[in-house]
Amino acid sequence: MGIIGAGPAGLLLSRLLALQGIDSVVLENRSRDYVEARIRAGILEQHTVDTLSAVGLGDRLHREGLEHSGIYLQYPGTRHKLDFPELCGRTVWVYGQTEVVKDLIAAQLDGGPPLLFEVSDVQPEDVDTDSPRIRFTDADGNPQLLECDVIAGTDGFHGPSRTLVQESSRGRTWERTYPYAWLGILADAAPATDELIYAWHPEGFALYSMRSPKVSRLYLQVDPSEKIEDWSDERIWDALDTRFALDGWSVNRGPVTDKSILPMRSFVSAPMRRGRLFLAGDAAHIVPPTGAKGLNLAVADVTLLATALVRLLQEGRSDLVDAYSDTALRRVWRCTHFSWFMTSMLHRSGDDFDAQLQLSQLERVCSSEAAARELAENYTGLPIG
Ligand code: FAS
Ligand code: PHB
Repeated sequence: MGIIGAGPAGLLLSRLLALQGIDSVVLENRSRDYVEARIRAGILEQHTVDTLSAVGLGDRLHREGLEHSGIYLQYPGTRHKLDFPELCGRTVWVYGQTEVVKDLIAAQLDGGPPLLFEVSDVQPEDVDTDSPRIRFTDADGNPQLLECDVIAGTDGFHGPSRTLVQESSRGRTWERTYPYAWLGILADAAPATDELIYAWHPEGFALYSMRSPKVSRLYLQVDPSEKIEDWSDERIWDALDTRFALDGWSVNRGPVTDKSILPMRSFVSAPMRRGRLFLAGDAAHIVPPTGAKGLNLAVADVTLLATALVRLLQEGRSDLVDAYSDTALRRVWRCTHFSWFMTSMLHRSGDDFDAQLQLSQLERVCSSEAAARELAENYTGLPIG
């Protein structure tokens, strides 16, 4: 099994397969330090926590992660708690993607299948045959050829795998670019809230998240043309104070240790297979982070794919791999819709008619158990398969 990309999708797939006796080689074009330092997702759905625990990576997660029983939705004059266990019987966990990736890499390098960093010129070949292969150059500059039974394209949005699938006659993509971006900061400041706050405000959306009892992760809606150098720490904190304003409460400030601007888009590529090449994670789809779905959707993909590949490679039965793309895409579209829903409900477009619709939707979710349950079920993660 050749796996292109050592993000959460590729690393978890390799581990799931290894535990079923299927060997793989993971090829990553970046360095270990780079991969482990990339600041990305923060929220794990229950099935993600269960999957990581099932592959022996639950100890540090349960020790250092924070189990959350809900989120707050805020709009002027209101901060309303959605109680997930009461609404849908599930919770979510705060545990940074950086930590998930560190745990997966440590396990892989501790007796797991080969994980090669800093490779280059990675090119899947002969994917329409039963003997696909991957041509690449290793970290020492030596040309290599990896003979495979199957290839997983878990190489994210910018990897080569999706292009190869799209070249096949049945490929097509859908894309929506949103007219706003997120300015994100990490700060050494104790979060001023016990659980995440998603705030609608006339000046724009804001999200109060966290990484630990001492580290806050906060986001501001900004115009996509904004330059991070135009945003001083003080300007960021002032904007956060404005957007989270609530009588008798304030944001906890502290040293900002990282800041960046993240564009927002929805993207889906179908099918998620071409012959013996299977796509999973960001290689096949991108969601705006408002619904906290990106990482969790990648985990859902590889959970399905691992089960299908074990059936194919150990039993010679292709029913699950033949159904993989359609099965995975059903959840992809559900998560794409939910991420679009959360993004559209909470981000200011500048149009006052939109603002009235958004406030009406927020009031509905905060007053109707049925509407709150629909959000809670999607946010905490729907069943896989
Ligand atoms: P990844 O992109 O994580 O991993 C793909 C890997 O393939 C990378 O390590 C890359 O270096 C490697 N690769 C690429 N091309 C290659 C090649 N040619 N050869 C070998 N290797 C190659 N999701 C959330 O839920 N919440 C968030 O707040 C959030 N914030 C995000 C912020 C940013 C800046 C980005 C980019 C994404 C964010 N996401 C967020 C989504 C993110 O968490 C992804 O969903 C998650 O990383 C998906 O994991 P993978 O599919 O493994 O893709
Ligand atoms: C994060 O903590 O990075 C985070 C949390 C929830 C989101 C997006 C990002 O919806």
